[in-house]
Amino acid sequence: MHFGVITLFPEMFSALKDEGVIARAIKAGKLSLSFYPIRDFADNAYRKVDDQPFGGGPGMVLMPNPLALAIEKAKDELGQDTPVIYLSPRGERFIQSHVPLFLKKSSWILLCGRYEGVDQRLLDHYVDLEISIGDFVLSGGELPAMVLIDAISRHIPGVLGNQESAVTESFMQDSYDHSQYTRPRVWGGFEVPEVLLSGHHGQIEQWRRNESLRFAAGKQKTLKSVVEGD
Ligand code: 4F9
Repeated sequence: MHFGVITLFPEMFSALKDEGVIARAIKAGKLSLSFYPIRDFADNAYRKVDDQPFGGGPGMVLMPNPLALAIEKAKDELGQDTPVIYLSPRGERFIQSHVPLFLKKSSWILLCGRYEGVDQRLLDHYVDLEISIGDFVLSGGELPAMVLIDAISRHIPGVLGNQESAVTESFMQDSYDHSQYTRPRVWGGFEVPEVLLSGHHGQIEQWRRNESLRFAAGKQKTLKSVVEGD
C-alpha cells in the first residue's frame, strides 16, 4: 500500500512515521509514504503558493498550479489512475466500514489543505473524492490524513502482529467496544469482574457483549454535564 501526501508540512507526519505500529509497517515494507511538499512546486522565486481570495474575504487560498504539479508528480510515481482525496470537513464522513474499500486500491494520493481552502478549479479537475473525519474545522488536512493512514494501514495483512490481530479476528469489529482489565486483580480495593477470571469463554463473551450495550445505552457522563455540572 502506498500513500502519496501533498502537504505544506511533511514534518508533521513524523508522528506517524517514527513510532508504533505504522513505523514498523513502513520498515517491514508493507506500507510506504511519499511526500510532495507544496512549496517545492511553486512557480515563482518567492516559493509563494497561496494568494488572497477573489471576491474578498479573510485568509488565503492555495493556488491551483503548485497543487496540480504536485499531484502530477505523485501520479507519475504512484500510477496515473491513483485516486486523489482532498481532506475537507465538507467531504463524505470516514467510518470504519470504509476501510475494506480503501484496501481495494494499492495507492492513494492525499491532498492536505491549509488556510481558508484550495482553489475550486483544482478540486474540480484533480480531486476524485472529498473525505471528512468529523464535523469540525482543523488548521489543515494533515491530521485527518494521518487518521486515514493509521485506520487503513492497521488492516493491511501482516501489519498487526499475531497478538494484536487476534483481537480483530472478526474483521472491522475492533476491541474498542467493551471494557478491558489487566493486572493487578485488585487495584486500590477495586476488583476485576469475577467472570473474566473464570476461564469460561462463553460467559466472558456474553459479559462483554452486555458491557458494550450498557456503555452504548449511556451510562457515561456527557461533555455538557461535565462542563456545566449535573
Ligand atoms: C478535514 C476537518 C477533514 C475534518 C481540513 C481544516 C478537516 C479540515 N475532516 N479542517 N482543514
